[in-house]
Amino acid sequence: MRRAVCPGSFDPITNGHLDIIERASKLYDEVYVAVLINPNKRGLFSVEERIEMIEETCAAYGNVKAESHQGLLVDFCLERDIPAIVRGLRAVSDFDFELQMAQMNRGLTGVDTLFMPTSPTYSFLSSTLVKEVAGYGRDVSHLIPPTVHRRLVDRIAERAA
Ligand code: COD
Repeated sequence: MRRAVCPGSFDPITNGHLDIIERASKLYDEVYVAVLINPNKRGLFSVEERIEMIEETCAAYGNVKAESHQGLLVDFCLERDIPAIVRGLRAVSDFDFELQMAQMNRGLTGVDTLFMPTSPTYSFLSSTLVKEVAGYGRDVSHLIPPTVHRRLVDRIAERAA
């Protein structure tokens, strides 16, 4: 059984994330999407909501499961016998930090990282920008799945009320 993990914050999942997850799901038998909990960072969505959105949008792939984890990513991998981390690369600016993390993770446990170049359509896309642009009332429905868009619009309206 070939397993890999796509880790991230996913606050919320975007079409850029989905592109990487879908491609990983074709290369591996089982793909974990791991929502890493950062206790110092409060997201727009709770970890449970992020997991629900991942499950809703990845159900069609058939071999993707979503889980949360607090702690080191490599421990998530060791606990589930996952030898590979898949990370998306959007631009050269992503690379420096990604390389550091990949080398640290491999040095700690031998878990390797594979980089997947983003599709050019999504190379500018991040959850942070989606939230900022939507917060100012602009349409981002072409950048995130419909179910995520509905939740985002509702959450922004709640916060504004
Ligand atoms: N196109 C393609 N890929 C994309 C796009 C896009 N438009 N947007 C994001 N991605 C990729 C990212 O490159 C990444 O691979 C993944 O999707 C998730 O992205 P984010 O932004 O949701 O998540 P990050 O980058 O904030 O996640 C960082 C982690 C949480 C994975 C990292 O901080 C971590 O491993 N934390 C756990 C603690 C730990 O182990 N620390 C030691 C690290 S050495």
